[in-house]
Amino acid sequence: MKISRSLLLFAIFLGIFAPLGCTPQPDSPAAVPPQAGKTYADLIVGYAQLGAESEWRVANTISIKETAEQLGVELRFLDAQQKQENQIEAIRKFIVQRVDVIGLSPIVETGWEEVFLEARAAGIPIILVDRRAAVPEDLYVTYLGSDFLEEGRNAARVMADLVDGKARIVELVGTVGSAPANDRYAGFREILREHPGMVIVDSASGDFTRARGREVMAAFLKKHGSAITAVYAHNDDMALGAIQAIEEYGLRPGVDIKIVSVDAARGAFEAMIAGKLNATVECNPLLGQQFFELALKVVNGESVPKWVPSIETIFFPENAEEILPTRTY
Ligand code: GYE
Repeated sequence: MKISRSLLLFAIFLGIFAPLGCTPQPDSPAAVPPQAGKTYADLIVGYAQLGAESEWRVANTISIKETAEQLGVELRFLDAQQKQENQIEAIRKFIVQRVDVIGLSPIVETGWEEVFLEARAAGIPIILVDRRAAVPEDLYVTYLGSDFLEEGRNAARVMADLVDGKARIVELVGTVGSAPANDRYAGFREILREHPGMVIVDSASGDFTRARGREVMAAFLKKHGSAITAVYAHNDDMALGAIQAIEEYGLRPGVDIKIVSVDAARGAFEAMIAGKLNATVECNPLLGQQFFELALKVVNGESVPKWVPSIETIFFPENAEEILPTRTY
């Protein structure tokens, strides 16, 4: 049975807020008032970005850089070009330069402990932005980013509704070992357990890029042909690549093959307007303002929550045209 869109969104809203007790709370009730009284103009922030693989990432980088400029923060920004060793090298550089705070969007979850310990020994706090790292909680001050597990669950809920609980799905996974790929993978499967008629027939990484999404989808089609009835893409860029591959194969994306992706970037809205994408689960990249607010609090000795989650929704083709002009990424 189809459930109404508003009911679905309401259920998702409860899912986001119920476990958090409505508003994110500081982990310590007695927040220490600012003592050192540093301002944005005093701040030197090192930021180790992971790359420029998607529309999401480009918007994220712009948000960090523009906000730094608006606030008057001195930002030292490095793009690691999809390599963890470049991010580690950037952190070591920031330690030598004695920046006040390090912002990091870890490309993968594991392999960070050693360099985080070095930052701690130097007394430089690390703020994780966008992606988590699998390290003990005392090695970073806070994580600012989305609930990727919930995004995966929401993609499955939306997909179940679209296909009436029956589908042969192929999955385009994000960067192997990254927090969003791990959690979007797991969250999707969690909901699929309630829908035995929905089967994942193949799953492979498309590295979060449009080019790889197209290649991997073409390979899926070659292997499974029109037995595929749905695509779950861990981001919009890969979904856009898949759309191209499906058209090249001679099928209609969004019609013969239903597609659900994550991010809610402008390209996804354009695809929904064209009837080629069926839904996109929002993942907010505009983290600049919150990041620098957290950085300032941290250097001033204020307590911050261990996780600052983004508030997100889901978008459908029905109102994509109306919403597109309001999208900034
Ligand atoms: O969904 C994808 C990007 O880490 C949330 O990375 C981010 C993901 C985003 O490349 O498009």
